[in-house]
Amino acid sequence: MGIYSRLLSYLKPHRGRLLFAVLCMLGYTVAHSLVSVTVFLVLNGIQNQDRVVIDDLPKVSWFEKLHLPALDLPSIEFSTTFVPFMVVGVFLVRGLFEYASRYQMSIVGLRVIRRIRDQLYAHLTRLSMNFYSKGRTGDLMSRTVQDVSVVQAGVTDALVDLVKEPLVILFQIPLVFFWGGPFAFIALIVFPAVLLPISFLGRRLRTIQRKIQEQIADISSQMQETFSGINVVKAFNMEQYEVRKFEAINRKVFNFLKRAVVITTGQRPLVEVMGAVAIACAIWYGIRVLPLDRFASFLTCLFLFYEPLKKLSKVNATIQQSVGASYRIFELLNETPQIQNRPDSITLEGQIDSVEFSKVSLAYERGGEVLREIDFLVRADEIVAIVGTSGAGKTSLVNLLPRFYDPTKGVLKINGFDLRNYEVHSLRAKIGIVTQDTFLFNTTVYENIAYGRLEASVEEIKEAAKAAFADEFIQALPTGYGTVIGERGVTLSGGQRQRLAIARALLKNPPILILDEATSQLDTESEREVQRALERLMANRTVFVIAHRLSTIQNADRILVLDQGRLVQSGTNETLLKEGGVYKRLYDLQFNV
Ligand code: DUT
Ligand code: MG
Repeated sequence: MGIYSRLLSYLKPHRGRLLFAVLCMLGYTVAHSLVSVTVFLVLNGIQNQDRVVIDDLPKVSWFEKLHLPALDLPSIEFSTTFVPFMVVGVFLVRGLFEYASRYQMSIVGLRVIRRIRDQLYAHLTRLSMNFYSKGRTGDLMSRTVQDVSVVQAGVTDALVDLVKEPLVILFQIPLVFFWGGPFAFIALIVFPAVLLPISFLGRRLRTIQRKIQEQIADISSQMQETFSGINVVKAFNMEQYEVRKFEAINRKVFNFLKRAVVITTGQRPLVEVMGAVAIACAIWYGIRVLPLDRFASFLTCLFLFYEPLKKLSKVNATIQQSVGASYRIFELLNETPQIQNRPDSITLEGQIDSVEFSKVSLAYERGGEVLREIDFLVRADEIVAIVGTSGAGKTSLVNLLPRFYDPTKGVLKINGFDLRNYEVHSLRAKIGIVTQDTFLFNTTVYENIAYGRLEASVEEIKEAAKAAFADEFIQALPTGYGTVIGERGVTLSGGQRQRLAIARALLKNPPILILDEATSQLDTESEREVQRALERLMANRTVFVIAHRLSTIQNADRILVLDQGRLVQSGTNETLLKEGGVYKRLYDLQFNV
C-alpha cells in the first residue's frame, strides 16, 4: 500500500482538476441512477395504457409490513410520450459527465507519467559512476519506458474507475432497497463474498507483474548487449546462440504473461457467476411479491449494481500491475548519488597551483584495494606520465580527479584543499578528459565539439578543430561541420574520432588534462596527426597522461610507475632507466629496446 500512496502523492499538484473530475463523476452517477427509474416508467406506461400513473409507490406489500406512518404523496400522471425523451436525456447527460471526468482524469494521469519519466531520467543522470559500473543500460531503459507505461494504466483509466464505480455502487444501494425492499439484502449479501477472491487474485497479480517487468528488462538488456556488440557476435558466428538466449528469456516472459492472463480473464466470469447467484435469489423472491414495473426496476438496479463490481475487479488487477511496476521505478528513485556536494561546498575558481594525492587508497564496491597509499604532488603545468602493467590501477587513479569515485582512504587535494570541499561541477569544469574510445553523440560535428560549451561561437569551434588537425577531414564530410554523425552512414575512423575529442577538450580549455591513451590502433599517418594535436592540447596545462607512447614518456616532466596499485617508482625517463626495476622491465617490453 505504501507504494500506491507514493504513486498517489504525484496527484497532489492536480487537486483542482481532480476535484472537477470527481464532481463530474457525481453528475454521472446521478444520471446513471435514473436508468432504473426510466425502466419503471416504461413498464408502468405499458400497464396503464399510454399514461404513466404513480400513485401507489408506498403501497407495496413490504412497505405495509413496516407499518410506517402513511406517506401522503400526491399521485403523478403524465403521457408516455415524455418517456423516450427522458431516456435520451438521461444517457446524454450521463455521457457528457463521463466524458468530462474521464478526460480530466486521463490528462492528470498523463501529467503524472510525464513527471515520473522526467524525474527518473534526471535522477539517473545524477547517479554516480559506481551505479553505472553495474552496467544494465537495457534494464534502465526498460524501467523508464516500459515500467512507466504499465504504471500509466494504473493512474489514468484505473483511477477513473476507482473513484467512479464506488460512487455508482453507493448510489445504487438505496435504489436496490427502494425497488426491492428488505429482501434486497439477499442480493447484496454476495457483495463481500466477491471481494475476497478479487483481493487475493490482485495480490498474486502484483507479484507476477513484477516478474514480468524484470523479464522484459532482461529482453532489453539482451538486445542492447547484442546490438552494441554486433560485430563480435557476427565475427564469432554467435547469432544462433544469441537468438536462443533471447528465446529463452522471451519464453519466460510468455509464461508469466500466461499466468497473468489466467487471473485477469478468470476474474470476470467469477464475479459474474456470483452476481448471477445474487440476482437469482432476487428473482426467486421478487417474482412472488413485486408488481411487474417495480420488479423490472429492481432487476435493472441489481444489474447496474453488479456492473461496477465487475469493473472494480478489473481495476484492481490494473492497479496491482502498476504497483508491481512502480516498485521497480521507486527502486531507482531511491538510489542516492554517491558523489554529492557538501552543504558548505565552495566553487573551485582561479588557477590550479597544485594537485596532491595524500595516502590515497581505493577499493571498488566488490573486491580489494586497487590503489594503495598513493602519495605525490604535482605543480601547475607539469606533465605527469603514469605507466604500469594492465590492471595496475592507472585509469582508477586518474578517475579520482574528476571525482568519478572518491578514495576509500586518504585525500586528494587541489590548491591544498580536499577535493570534496569543491562544488562538483566547478571541479569538473577544470578538468578535460580524452580517452581512446571517444564517445560521439548522434548530432552535428559542431555540437559534438561544443559538447560541454554549447554557447561557443562557430569561429571558436572551427578554431579548436583546426588546432586539433580535424578541420581538414571535417570539411570533406558531406555537409562539413553540419554533418550529423551516425546518420546516413557517416561514421568516423578511430583517429578522426579522437581528434574530435581533442578539439572538444581544446574548446573547453581546462587547466587540468587527463589523457588515457589505451594502446593506439591508429595508422602511422593519423597517429602522427593525433600526436601533434595532443602535443598542442598538453601545452600549458597540468597533464596526467597514461602513457603507452615512447614520445609521451620522454616529454613528461615526471613518470609515476604503478604496480598492483602501489606507486613503486617516480622520476624522469633517464633516472628511472638507471634505477632499473619495474620501469626498466616495462620500458624494454613496450619498446623492444
Ligand atoms: N576495477 C574494478 N571496477 C572498476 C574498474 C576497475 O574492479 O569499475 C578493477 C580492475 C583492475 C583494477 O580495478 O583489477 C585496476 O583497473 P584499472 O582500469 O585502473 O587498470 P589500468 O591500469 O587502467 O589498466 P589498463 O592499462 O588495462 O587500462
Ligand atoms: Mg586503463
